[in-house]
Amino acid sequence: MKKTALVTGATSGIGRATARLFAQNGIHLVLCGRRQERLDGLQNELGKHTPVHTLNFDVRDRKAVLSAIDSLPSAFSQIDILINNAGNAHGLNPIEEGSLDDWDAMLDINVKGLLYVSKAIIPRMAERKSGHIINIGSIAGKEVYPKGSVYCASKYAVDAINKGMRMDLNTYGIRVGAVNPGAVETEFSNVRFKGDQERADSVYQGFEPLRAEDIADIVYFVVTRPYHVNIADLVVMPTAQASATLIKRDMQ
Ligand code: NDP
Ligand code: 8X3
Repeated sequence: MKKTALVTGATSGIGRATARLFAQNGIHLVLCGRRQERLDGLQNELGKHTPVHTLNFDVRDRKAVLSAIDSLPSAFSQIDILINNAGNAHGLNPIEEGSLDDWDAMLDINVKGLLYVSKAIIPRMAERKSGHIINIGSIAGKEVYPKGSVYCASKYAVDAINKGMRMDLNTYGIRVGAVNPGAVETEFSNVRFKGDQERADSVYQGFEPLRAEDIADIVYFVVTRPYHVNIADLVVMPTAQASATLIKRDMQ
């Protein structure tokens, strides 16, 4: 029987590329995000390859998360694979200049949002004693970099939650692992710099960044391992990147 995957943040970047690759391989999809027109576009595009159901909710809104997942029709209600991907950086500032709204957004979306979605799905997996959760962390959850303290804190939290989830869900036979990318060119920097496209583009200048499809390939590899194999924690960077703060650019 084909598996069903729920992907948060499916309307852009890593989540969308993962949804596309899953669809090409016949995995049934529950796609989540806030931009309805993009969810509709994905339903039309990917619905030709696999059954697709879309859910529009803000991961910060715990009631909306729980009721959206509760509303799943029976054909989509058994979630075999959860891709906890929704998230972003908001701002890049030294701590003394950080914006409270940016801090709330990062902690509420990247940490609490991930927890709310997990809370809605895990009991169903525990009951079936089966499931696979992939948390999209970051190199920022492994190394702190200047001006990134709160985004890094949010991704360190994802790292901790990933490890703790794996321990707590071990008794149920649920696989839990993280994929932690370095620089991937998506809408990420556009969101971080609040629509300043020039500044966003400059992040990826002078080297070849990862593409969302590179991460999707890895996520697909992770979910297609035999059940006794769990890729617990994986870091992937562009070849030009050696750490969160060291990228070899052509102009250097
Ligand atoms: P994008 O900005 O391209 O995609 C972010 C996705 O998250 C969108 O689909 C967006 O959908 C969704 N999202 C954001 N906020 C919310 C919210 N409040 N409620 C529901 N959905 C939300 O970025 P990426 O694809 O790059 O990012 C995906 C994940 O990868 C994030 O967790 C990010 O931290 C992580 N990551 C990214 C890296 C990079 O360099 N790009 C590197 C390492 C990790 P919508 O706006 O429709 O709600
Ligand atoms: C995204 C990668 O280095 O911009 O998580 O924090 S980085």
